[in-house]
Amino acid sequence: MTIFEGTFSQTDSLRFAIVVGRFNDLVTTRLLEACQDCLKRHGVNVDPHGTQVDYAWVPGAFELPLVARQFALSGRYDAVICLGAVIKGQTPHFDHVSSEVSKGIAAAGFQTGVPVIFGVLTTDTMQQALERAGIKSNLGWEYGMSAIEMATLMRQVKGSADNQGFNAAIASSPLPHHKLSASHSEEQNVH
Ligand code: INI
Repeated sequence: MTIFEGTFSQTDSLRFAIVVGRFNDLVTTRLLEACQDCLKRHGVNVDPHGTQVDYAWVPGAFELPLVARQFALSGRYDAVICLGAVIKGQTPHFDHVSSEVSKGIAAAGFQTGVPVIFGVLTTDTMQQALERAGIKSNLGWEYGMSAIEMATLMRQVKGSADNQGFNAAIASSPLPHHKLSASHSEEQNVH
């Protein structure tokens, strides 16, 4: 049997998309900085003009899942990172925003088979959010680590599935290969 584990090396061929909410950008820009720092120190070129990381800014956390899902569906990325800050003190619809964002981000990953990292702080106060975005620690770094780990892990898991089940299915299937590919990817998208 095999143990699959993500790695934090050989990152030069990985591609990431980072989606960031402008709402509470005092917090989200700090999350972004730490996330970029983490990726960079693990060998990823985070330059927006480079080939490894693309960026999108959205109005608020509520819009993160839609853009994340679209990025994931493009097939261009090994992982998508969502960064946001939902702060309870500022809104009565905190519960709606935070639950929709978490469900939406989880769905984007499940529906596409691409890791979508939940980098959204949900706190009672701005002070708590800032403490997690640079004052005490910065969770942006952890989100970068999770993205690298999941990206490298999924390459292994998908590679193994391709080599075993999917290739075996091709060998024994009467369907033309392109039809099998289509049904295979449709199957992955239905959840
Ligand atoms: N968006 C956030 O990212 N954080 C918040 O704390 C927040 N509050 O407080 O309302 C917030 N609201 C905006 C929301 O995400 C959408 O952008 C907006 O409702 C438009 O769809």
